[in-house]
Amino acid sequence: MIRLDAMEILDSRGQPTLAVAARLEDGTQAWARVPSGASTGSKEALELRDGDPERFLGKGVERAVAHVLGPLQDAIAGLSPYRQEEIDRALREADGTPAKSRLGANAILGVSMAVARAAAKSRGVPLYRYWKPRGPYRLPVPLLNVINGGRHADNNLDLQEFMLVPHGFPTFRRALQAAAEIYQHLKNHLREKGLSTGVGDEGGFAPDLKSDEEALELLVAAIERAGYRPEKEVSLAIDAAASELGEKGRYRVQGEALESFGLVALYQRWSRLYPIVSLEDGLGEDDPSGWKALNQALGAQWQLVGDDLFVTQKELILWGQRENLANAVLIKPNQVGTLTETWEALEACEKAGWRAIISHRSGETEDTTIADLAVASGAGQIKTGAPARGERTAKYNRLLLIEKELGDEAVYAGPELFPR
Ligand code: 2PG
Ligand code: MG
Repeated sequence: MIRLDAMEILDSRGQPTLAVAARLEDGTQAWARVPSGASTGSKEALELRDGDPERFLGKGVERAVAHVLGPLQDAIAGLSPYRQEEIDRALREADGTPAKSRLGANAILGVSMAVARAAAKSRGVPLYRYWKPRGPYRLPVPLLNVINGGRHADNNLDLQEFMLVPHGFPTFRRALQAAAEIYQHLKNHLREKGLSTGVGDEGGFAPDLKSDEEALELLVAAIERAGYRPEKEVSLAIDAAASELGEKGRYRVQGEALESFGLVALYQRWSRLYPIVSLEDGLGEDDPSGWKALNQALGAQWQLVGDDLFVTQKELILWGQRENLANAVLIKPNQVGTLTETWEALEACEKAGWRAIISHRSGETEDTTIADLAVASGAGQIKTGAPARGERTAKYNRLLLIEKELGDEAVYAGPELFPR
């Protein structure tokens, strides 16, 4: 018999979220904590909030807590914790809606993750090994968001994330060191220029700049100041979060309102000027024809990642593959609401030869499940914020520990995924 517990806790933005525990028959108990996005795709599974203005300005999750303790507890009580697919199917059936809107995807994901964590613990193995018993294990390239804009900060940058991709190193540890050093050099550089070193939601700096392009220049300068080689060792990635940039195929970037083709032309210009290897949500989720054009223009050179476009849902990924819209997918468990469906999304990527990037949300907790997921899936990439702020470093530090634990069984994915 699985016994669930649940409570309201705080996320990294100080908003309420869920912690869920699963206790197994042998007494093993494990907790999982659920993240929360700000720039959400419209087709994401539903995050249930109380809407009671008297508590947390309407953002409380007491109803989701009650759903864990009531209907979700009843749905899985008699099931085996080692059969994740059955657990997740029972959770979905208990909800009964396509977007998990009755009981809440936050409640459902909390249970899904807590059961997996408890099952691994009761077997006496780390979570990544519970999912993937044998090596070799691929340690992911971190995509570190060191300049924040868009919905994640109050500065004037249109694009949401400017990231470092430290691929040209033999180990994850060494790659993370490079990124952490570059982050400090970037901070010093900003300070010298009289720019703000305050940070945004994901721990990246959030200065007001002359343009989004200046952010890219600052990153290249910081890589060089830290003594690393742009492109050879450390490249750049962008999450434009373009669904947030405007409406109906028009995008506000650097003071201009661009059509899709204008934005694609801007990216092409950047591809000649900067060592960019990856662009996420380069166009909006309601602009598939723009995506197609983008993929034709840059798909051979860049990793083009759908986040809002695919929201970790297999059917949407398969549609994107049929239509040739992109070549990679951002994987966020809470966009779909169960671990099984997350694995299905990963499988759809693998089958088509698309890349997958395991990702955090802008609202996070100390939970490290996605670090284990990145290693177990062998996805090869993880995006989990700056090399700063506890809720971000929790994931990076977990990966350091996994790499240490694995010793020779660990292979860093950087050189293979981004050969230079
Ligand atoms: C994104 C994410 C995470 P949010 O757009 O990729 O960086 O942001 O969680 O706000 O959707
Ligand atoms: Mg995104």
